[in-house]
Amino acid sequence: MLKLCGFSLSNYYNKVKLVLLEHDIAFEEVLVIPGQDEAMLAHSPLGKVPYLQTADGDLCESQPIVEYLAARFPDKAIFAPDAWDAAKERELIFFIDVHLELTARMLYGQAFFGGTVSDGTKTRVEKLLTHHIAGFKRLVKFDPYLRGDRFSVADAAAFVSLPLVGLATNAVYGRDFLLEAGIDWKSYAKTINARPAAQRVMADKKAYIAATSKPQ
Ligand SMILES: N[C@@H](CCC(=O)N[C@@H](CS)C(=O)NCC(=O)O)C(=O)O
Repeated sequence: MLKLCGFSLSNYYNKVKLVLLEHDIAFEEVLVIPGQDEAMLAHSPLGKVPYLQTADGDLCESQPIVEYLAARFPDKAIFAPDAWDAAKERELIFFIDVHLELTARMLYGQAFFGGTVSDGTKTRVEKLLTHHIAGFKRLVKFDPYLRGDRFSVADAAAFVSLPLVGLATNAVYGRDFLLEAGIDWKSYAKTINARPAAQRVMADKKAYIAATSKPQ
């Protein structure tokens, strides 16, 4: 049985989990917190989650994991059957994971963890995100899904990461860059949340938050 290792607060863990649930692929969840000890690095070389344990070994990075699942379970059609549509889904995932989320991630220390981001970082991230969000907007339909009327694997990436981009920019700059650019990620998240797989991801995330924020 495939084992998905990570924790329910992680957007990249939840991206893979949503794909697994959407396509009814059997898996177990193993609670793993990121870390730099040797035991962790033996599974995930940068100490990050998620990683997937398979009969062949460990695999890290959410997108290679999704690609592995698509190749291993071709009948599940994780990507669109048409080569062009599938490539456009991959293009969107790249935009979300790299151009949007990875850029916004530079703000998380201040936005979510009580730290401080330097003015230089703030200026650089604002410039980059403004550019990247405008590019992303040219690619998406939100009708109601990213690519139109069909839920796609790109929606799994968007569902877990767009809220972080909106919330982080709002926390640091007092302006939600996505809403400001006309990307109504809140309505979009509601649309995806109508799906049972997304409901399970969100319920597990809430349960994790409740369990870890209890007074000791
Ligand atoms: N590119 C990676 C990103 C994974 C990632 O950043 N995971 C976070 C949790 S959401 C993590 O493990 N952070 C710990 C660290 O960066 O050391 C992926 O797609 O899986």
